[in-house]
Amino acid sequence: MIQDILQQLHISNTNSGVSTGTKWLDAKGAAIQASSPVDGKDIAVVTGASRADYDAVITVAQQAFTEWRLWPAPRRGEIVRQVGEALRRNKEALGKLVSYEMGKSLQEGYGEVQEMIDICDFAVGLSRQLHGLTMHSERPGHRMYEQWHPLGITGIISAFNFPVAVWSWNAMLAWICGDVCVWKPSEKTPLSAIACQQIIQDVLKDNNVPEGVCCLVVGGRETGEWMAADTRVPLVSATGSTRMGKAVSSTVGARLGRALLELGGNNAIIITADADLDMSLIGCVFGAVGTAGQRCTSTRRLIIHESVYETFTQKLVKAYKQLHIGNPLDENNHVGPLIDKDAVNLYLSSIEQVKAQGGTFLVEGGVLSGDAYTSGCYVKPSIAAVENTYPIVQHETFAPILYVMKYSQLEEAIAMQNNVPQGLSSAIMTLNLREAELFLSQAGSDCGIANVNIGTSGAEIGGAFGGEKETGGGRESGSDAWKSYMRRQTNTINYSTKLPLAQGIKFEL
Ligand code: UN1
Repeated sequence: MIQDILQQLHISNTNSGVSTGTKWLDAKGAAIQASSPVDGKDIAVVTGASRADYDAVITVAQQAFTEWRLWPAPRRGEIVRQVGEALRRNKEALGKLVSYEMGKSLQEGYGEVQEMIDICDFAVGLSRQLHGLTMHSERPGHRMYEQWHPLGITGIISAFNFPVAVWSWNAMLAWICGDVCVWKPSEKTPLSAIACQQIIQDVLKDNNVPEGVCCLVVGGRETGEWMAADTRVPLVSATGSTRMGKAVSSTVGARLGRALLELGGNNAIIITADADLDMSLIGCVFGAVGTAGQRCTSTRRLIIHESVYETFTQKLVKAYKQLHIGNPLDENNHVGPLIDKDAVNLYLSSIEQVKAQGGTFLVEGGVLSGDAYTSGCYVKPSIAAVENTYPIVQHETFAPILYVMKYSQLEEAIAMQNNVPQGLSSAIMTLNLREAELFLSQAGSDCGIANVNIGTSGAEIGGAFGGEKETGGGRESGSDAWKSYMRRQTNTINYSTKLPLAQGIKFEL
């Protein structure tokens, strides 16, 4: 089955990982072996970008920008509309490839492609709404307003866990804003990136989109470092670990470029005494085990009111017993593998640390073995009772380990929720208006996302996506996140016959 999909998406046994849109370069960088955590099999080889390849791509992108920025924004929107149509036609194939290369469940693979389609629709509308404000000047016969102009090259560094959607949140907005994009996907999921490029190639060709608007540079960490240090790239949007984000941010900051960061989360759900427990269960379990706990929005902590702690943890344990772990392409399975053996080792080491720091397991973890698990990447979702202050609980482990803890007063629960270095997503389960509003107030959650009666993961594209503190402060996707991809210009126009100075300053010759 996977062979058919590779064929449909024009992926060969050996592929160039460097493209300027419709042209694949004869890449000269390191070869990357793409493999699947589903069955441990090698899929195909991708040649990454050498420094010279990278520079060649940036030159083409710079040239493309001089043309693309002149296209009217709604015309750029029309290209994005056609990209959305191409994604609709390829949703099944791309969703399956994402599921196979990354290991998330097929439903989530399709869901990821759906997020891409959704952001295309959003960006098409937005292409007619890149609004600036007008102001009243303090001077007679003067007009003031602001306008938003394209910025240049947007560098996109994306992670393995959302190998295609995160690129599209950035690229679709950047394009309608008049920017050109250079994408460095995760070296763990290069084929999904190549497939995207193949899918939209015809749209670029059919519409004579300048070569260089949509570039791909597969590569390792050094490729991201080139981009971060490159003054030709005014904006670097990076999704991944806090460690990576700090490195990108300091390099981009040192040259006073712009970094848009979407980094780690340590997301909690508060379950109050007034929660609908049965309903809450779905949000908590999906949040914790969906994508095998490898979303930046995954639920890592449950802060449960002491009066419902026993009942709710019992429900959780029962639900975990019903989870099917296995090949994510089989729709009967809820949980697929972790991305690779390194991730498995991090999971195992975190479990050891939980134990060493005093945690006790309500559901034990472990690596699965046997015929269905030959890749060695399948692990058991686990639940541990902990204290919020344990160092391991303060740390984001990208795996399905769920921490549970008790509280008695809501203020204490909110303090626990906030008392971690990260600030991405948060939620409260309650039918009590006072509790919900306190959680959402300025004295409530300190996260970029705060939900009531839904979980921490699975945000819609219409809202601004991102978080505070070590999550990096960036906002992608919906709302007015587009402003990050443009430069603001304030214009004052004097149509009078005099030239009065602002602030009433007198200056006469
Ligand atoms: C990520 O894990 O990097 O809210 C993105 C969610 C998805 C996006 C997650 N819409 O879970």
